[in-house]
Amino acid sequence: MLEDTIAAIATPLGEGGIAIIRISGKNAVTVGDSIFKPLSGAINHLANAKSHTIHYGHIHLNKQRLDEVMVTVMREPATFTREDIIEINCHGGIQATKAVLDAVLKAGARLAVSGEFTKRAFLHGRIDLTQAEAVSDLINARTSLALSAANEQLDGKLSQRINQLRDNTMHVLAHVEAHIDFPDEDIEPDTMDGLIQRLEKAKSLIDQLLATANDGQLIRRGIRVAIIGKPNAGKSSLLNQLLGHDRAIVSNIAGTTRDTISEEAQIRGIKVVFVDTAGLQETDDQIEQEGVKRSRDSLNQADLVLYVLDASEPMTADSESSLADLSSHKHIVVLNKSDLPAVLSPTKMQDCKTVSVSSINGEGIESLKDAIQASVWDGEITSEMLEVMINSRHQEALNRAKTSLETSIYQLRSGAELDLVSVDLRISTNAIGEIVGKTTTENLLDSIFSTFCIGK
Ligand SMILES: Nc1nc2c(ncn2[C@@H]2O[C@H](COP(=O)(O)OP(=O)(O)OP(=O)(O)O)[C@@H](O)[C@H]2O)c(=O)[nH]1
Ligand SMILES: [Mg+2]
Repeated sequence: MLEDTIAAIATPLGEGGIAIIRISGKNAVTVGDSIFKPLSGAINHLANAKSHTIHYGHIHLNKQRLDEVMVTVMREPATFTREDIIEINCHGGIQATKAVLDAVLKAGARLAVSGEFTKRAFLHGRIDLTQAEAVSDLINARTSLALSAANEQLDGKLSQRINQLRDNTMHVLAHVEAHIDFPDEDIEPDTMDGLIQRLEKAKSLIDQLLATANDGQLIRRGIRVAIIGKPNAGKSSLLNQLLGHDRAIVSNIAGTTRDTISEEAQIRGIKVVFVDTAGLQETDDQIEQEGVKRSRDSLNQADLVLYVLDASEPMTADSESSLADLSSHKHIVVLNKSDLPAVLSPTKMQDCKTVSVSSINGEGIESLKDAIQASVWDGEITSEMLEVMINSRHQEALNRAKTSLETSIYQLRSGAELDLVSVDLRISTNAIGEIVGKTTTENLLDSIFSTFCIGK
């Protein structure tokens, strides 16, 4: 597959100033030359161009001029894929871009599949698997924290830890295997202690990494927050305050919101999807019943619930029982309408995390944002935390590695046959190797790169 020259549109498809078509592979320059006519006079063929230079000219197909472009020539190995790369900057219209891509394909390139450029960067050893995943994280980053975490991973911070971990288990594995070949020689007690210590160290490294999994998921995926409460409590007004713009209709008519309304925001660097709902009240109205059902679904999918109460009114039995129902969900009670004379106060809400706000004038909204952050993240988010944050694939592999590692430690301690020890040590080492891509299967690579966009 690496023999092919591949091509794809690397920019989002749509109308824009420019679009970039990227070509990578052995014949990238030849493909470029067969459709590009330089006009600057500096070169007559791309084949004569120096690496990392850009050239003005026209794209032609069958003597017909398709577009006026700038073409970049980058020769291996100093490129993203470590292959020759040609990038055509053409006009960004959908038709113009497709016409140039068609010409490139007719000239002998094959259309790339999702993530194929990054896969080549991996297969040629330019980046490892965690760095390839970081490329995808970087593109998908919706918050500044997610971006920082992706950059650290792309930088190789996670790879370093994984390689250090793998060195430890490899060292012990090599030692154990050497002794399997000489069954008459026992491992010296001192050496044995050293080996066990190394494995213990590896186990604690794994534990440290596993401890970052929740934060990692939070940073990448963000959280869902459902806004629940009685009609007219001010749920939609609160949504609008949290978003900073008027997303949902607000009125003094109870039952204004019927369908659920979701909108994404960034709260203290965390991606939060807020879901405004109709609430959970009993009703005879059919449409409202559907709204209540949807509210309940949102409640069940939420990582956090904001339960909104109108603090200028006494608590109803309905609200009391809804609040009691929430005990199994992570929730914050929002005492809304703090601009009006208060009937409910935080001191009356025992055992609940409460925040007073006014969704009319914005009072208390910053404290609510702090409370949202605190509910998912205890303490400050430090730059150190962002350095290493594993994803669910890494977590799964590390859990496998840990189980086998514990078995081998136990076996070494209890003097089990070295053959047996080596089996588990190898499973553990391979599982760790999977994370950076030192041990891979085609399925594993497919499942990672298929989630990428075409052109990356
Ligand atoms: N004084 C005051 N009025 C508020 C506040 N928040 C909301 N309101 C008013 O309360 C009424 C209901 O607000 P909404 O945001 O529509 O309430 P809701 O909970 O979404 O209502 P439904 O969608 O009908 O369930 C509107 O007249 C708002 O202007 C507040 O903090 N202070
Ligand atoms: Mg509403």
